[in-house]
Amino acid sequence: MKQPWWKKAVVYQIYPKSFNDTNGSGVGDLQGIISKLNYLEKLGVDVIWLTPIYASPQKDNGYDISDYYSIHEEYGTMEDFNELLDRAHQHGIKVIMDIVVNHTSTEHEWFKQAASSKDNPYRDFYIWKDPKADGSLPTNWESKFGGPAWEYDKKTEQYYLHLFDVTQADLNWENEGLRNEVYKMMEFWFEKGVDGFRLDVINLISKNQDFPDDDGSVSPGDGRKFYTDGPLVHEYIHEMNKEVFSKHDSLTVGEMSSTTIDHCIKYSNPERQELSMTFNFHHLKVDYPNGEKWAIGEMDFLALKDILSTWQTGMNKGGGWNALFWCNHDQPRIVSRYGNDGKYHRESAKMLATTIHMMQGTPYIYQGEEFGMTDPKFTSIEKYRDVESINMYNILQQKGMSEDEILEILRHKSRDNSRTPVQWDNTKHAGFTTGTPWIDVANNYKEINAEDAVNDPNSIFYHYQKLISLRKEYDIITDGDYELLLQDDKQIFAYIRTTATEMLLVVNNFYDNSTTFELPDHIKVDGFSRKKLVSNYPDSVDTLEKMELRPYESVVYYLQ
Ligand code: TEU
Repeated sequence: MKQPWWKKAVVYQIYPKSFNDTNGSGVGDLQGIISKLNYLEKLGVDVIWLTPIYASPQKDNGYDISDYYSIHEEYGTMEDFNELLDRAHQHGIKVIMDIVVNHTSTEHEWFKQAASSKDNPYRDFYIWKDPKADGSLPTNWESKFGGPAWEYDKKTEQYYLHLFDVTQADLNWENEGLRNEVYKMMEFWFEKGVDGFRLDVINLISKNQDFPDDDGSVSPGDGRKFYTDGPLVHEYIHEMNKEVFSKHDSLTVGEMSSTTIDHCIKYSNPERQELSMTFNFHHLKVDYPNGEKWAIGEMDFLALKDILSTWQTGMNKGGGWNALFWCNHDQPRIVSRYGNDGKYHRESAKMLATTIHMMQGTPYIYQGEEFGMTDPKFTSIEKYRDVESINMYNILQQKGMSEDEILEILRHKSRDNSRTPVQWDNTKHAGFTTGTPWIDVANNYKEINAEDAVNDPNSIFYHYQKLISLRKEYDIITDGDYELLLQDDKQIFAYIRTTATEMLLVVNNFYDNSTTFELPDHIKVDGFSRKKLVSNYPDSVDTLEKMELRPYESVVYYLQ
């Protein structure tokens, strides 16, 4: 059977607000994306994913959609979008849209109608509940941005559910009319020529209809077990596939919050006709002390290896497909997090890229990652824009934490860490805008920027370019089996990929001190020809049986 095209593709994520501003507004725009298509083609990516560009009051930077059929004004017009789509296709780059259908903005016409009276036909598009008999909230569920997940509507005397911000009201997927509206809207974008969708928190759309209180007996008492991978989620996604995706040769990737391998196999095994692939976040929680995001902790390296390896082998065995990634617009920059954004910036950024890009799945690169953008390390709360960061600032303050402590946590954890403008060059505002950027540019843009990276053959940029081209050249990267080596080694992340006749050996030192790699005895390499495919030191070692690895050293061998 012919493989779907997206199995060998590499996706580049664009956060339009921070990508490139062409009209001096301080906010990126669609023309700004068009003007960087040459750059993206040079990098070699096959697909761009645009985070939401629809009309929106921007309380959550576009994840609060007020009209699915129009473009957010600051980004441009529908003509600009049509042009972007055409021009991207001319460059051989596909375009996928980010679609948010777990919730809409409370400024969406459906919500306005729904909130106008209890018997409005749109009322049931959202989730409304009476207060409990004692007048308290319908359930004790918490919003993911802090505080309760219910908001009282005085006019109609009921609460509506919002798993995210109070302006992001959850849609009621039990309602068939709503589902049909969603499919119709998706079809509209396919008719325009888009190549697929990234589906925001799609595993949260089916809520347990009993709406029970969470007693916290099995993991967090925040209610998530009553809507994560919920009762009818697979039915709904299968229906979406039947009604929309099956009619188009598309890439569909679901963002899966707190999910499991079993569910992700179901979401992405082609036989079930749901989605192409899934994002999960378990490997990005190994630096949460006791599972707590809003605290600073060391990365648990053995857990990191275990999680990534379990997903590699588990998804392969179950016929599912992984989206591979370190960074997105909700996560701090990986080089500042699991790498080293000081002395070994270049080495560690390349090493991290290799670790992910030699795995099975479809890699995603987040804007700026390809030349090693870092966290901005803001020093005052005024610098932050993200609704979640500002909410958490207030919540932690109410809990009695000191200003300094909170700011230190935000410096490590805020979603704004990845939302600062792309550093294009060393001119004012890093060449992002001629106006005042909506959020500050990180102050290292003179040393870390795209222009310098493109002018330097040893840059991180060319390392990514190389990794992308290797995926096209070597089928083993797509198809090979995976085996973790040296499971208990506290410093080296090594694995092999194998087919009947070939092997890839991938060896990565995750730390800033040297160490020795020794090939385990059970891996037989005698009689194979060997070729070094990619490394991050110019003069790297040539004996793969035993290697002295320097700080953050990373080497990939191909054996045949
Ligand atoms: O994120 C969903 C999600 O669960 C997160 O990664 C979220 O940022 C985290 O829980 C906060 O602690 C998606 C989008 O990627 C994010 O930008 C949106 O804010 C969110 O959905 C709501 O639409």
